[in-house]
Amino acid sequence: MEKKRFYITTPIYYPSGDPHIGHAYCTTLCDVFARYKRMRHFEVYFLTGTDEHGLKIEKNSAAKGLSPQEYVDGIVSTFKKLWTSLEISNDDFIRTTEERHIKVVQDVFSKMYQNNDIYLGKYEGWYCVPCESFWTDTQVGEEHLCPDCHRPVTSATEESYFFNTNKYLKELLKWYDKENVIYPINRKNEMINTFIKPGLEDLCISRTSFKWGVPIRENEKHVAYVWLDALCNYISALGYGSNDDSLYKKFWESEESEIIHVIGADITRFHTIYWPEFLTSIGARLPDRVFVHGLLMMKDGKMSKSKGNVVSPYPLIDKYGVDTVRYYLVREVVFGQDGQFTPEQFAERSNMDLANNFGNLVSRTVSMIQKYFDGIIPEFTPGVNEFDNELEILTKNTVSSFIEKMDDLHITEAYIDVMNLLGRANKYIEEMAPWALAKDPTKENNLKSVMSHLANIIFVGTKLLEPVLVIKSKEVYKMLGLTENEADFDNILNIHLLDNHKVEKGNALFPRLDVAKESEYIKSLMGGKN
Ligand code: ME8
Repeated sequence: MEKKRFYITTPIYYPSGDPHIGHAYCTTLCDVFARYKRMRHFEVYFLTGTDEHGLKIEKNSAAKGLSPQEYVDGIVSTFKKLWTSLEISNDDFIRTTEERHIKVVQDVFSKMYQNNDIYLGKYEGWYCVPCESFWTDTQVGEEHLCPDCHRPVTSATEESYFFNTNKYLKELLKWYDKENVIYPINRKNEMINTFIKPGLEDLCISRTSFKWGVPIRENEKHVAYVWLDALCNYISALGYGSNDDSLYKKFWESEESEIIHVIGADITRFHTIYWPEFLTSIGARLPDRVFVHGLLMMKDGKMSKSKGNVVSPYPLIDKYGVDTVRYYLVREVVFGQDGQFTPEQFAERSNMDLANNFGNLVSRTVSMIQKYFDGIIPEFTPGVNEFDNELEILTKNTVSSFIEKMDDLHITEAYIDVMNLLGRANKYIEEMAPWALAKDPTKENNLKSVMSHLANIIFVGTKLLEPVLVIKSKEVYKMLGLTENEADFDNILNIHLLDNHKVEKGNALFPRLDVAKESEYIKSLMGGKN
């Protein structure tokens, strides 16, 4: 069944330090997807938020002499500010310290408890505080290091509630059989080989050794394990179990809605083993897709607050503009693969794609239409010459392949196609040499055709880039003389849309950057690293 609605979520981030470009990466790509679907007139609900409980936050706040709530309030406001600066169009922002969320975690725990999916036991093993994860003897090895982050773990013994992970294994594996439910597929195989085949261990879902968590109704000594708490955000934000659960009905319960979780590879296990099992336990439907993206790395490895090799997105947005930062994130690292941030590539990418390709095409075309036709875009006539034909086919194919790729969340690949179309249009200018056509009155039809084809491709390219270039796309519509209504996605293949519109010269869309100078500047922001 073709879905009518889309529920897209980012992980909810730990407010244990200021957000960095890695967080911006995931949220921006989700935003691009959400904007793309809205642009195509689908109903979208886009959620992000913060994961505010746990031992790590309790410890960090104590070190700063603040209460955990004061501590998280400060950092959460920096996350919210960043999303505003990055033009993130989230419909809601969920915080796990909100009442609406706490109640849902308690309800979910109680439901699991009533279903006999939970039992009281004793936890003896290893705990990694930064990852908030439990590990067995074999997993931590002789050196007692966390298998995820490779930092030392601490031994833990305490009374805990356990979730019976084998009870719903059959349902879990049935879900795995659905096509593309976990993308890329190697992540699914990794889950099967590393965790399921060796035999799933029951999951400890409560803690007694710290207080900063959601208290369990059944036993006042216990707070919910942060991962149970955190995962519930995806339904608490929709009003699960509350008096107003209309969003839950519409975006979760309804089969007409496609539920997509986008996560980093580091948290796959929680989203593709425990979360589907928790949902099965409470009788809720399972997500349609868990899309696992790669990490944005630095030359010296993973970017992390604890390593201190972090790039803050703020100064980049201030200096280069939000569209350039958004485009860089979308284009530089293939969504689904790991990638590396380097200051040189940041500047080069902006020059190559935004200034030289897109910006140049727009400014050349607008000035030529002004020069040769007093700014009036000539009427579109298809196939005046062989190049026109090729361009028309390429334009149509780009739109359909873009849709196909975006629908599959192959966002980077979709934008590579758009840039190829714009590059082809720049080449067409060289091939057709309009300056020569303009000198020969018998070639007027050809000249008109070149201008109308170029204007048309600029509209198509800009429309497809709009989910990324949220500011500059509007400037281009204005330059093409288009109203907001006219610049609708449904007009994307309307070849006569621009006929007789008057172009307007705007500012240069993207300045050409001096790569050496700008990379020095970006390095200085990073404390000279990389
Ligand atoms: O794990 N490159 O929160 P978290 C790309 N609270 N993405 C990155 C990144 C990088 N260098 N660093 C972080 C948690 N991310 C839990 C999640 S969800 C119910 C609970 C992104 O603050 C990536 O999406 O450690 C990763 O999964 C997420 O931030 C982890 O954020």
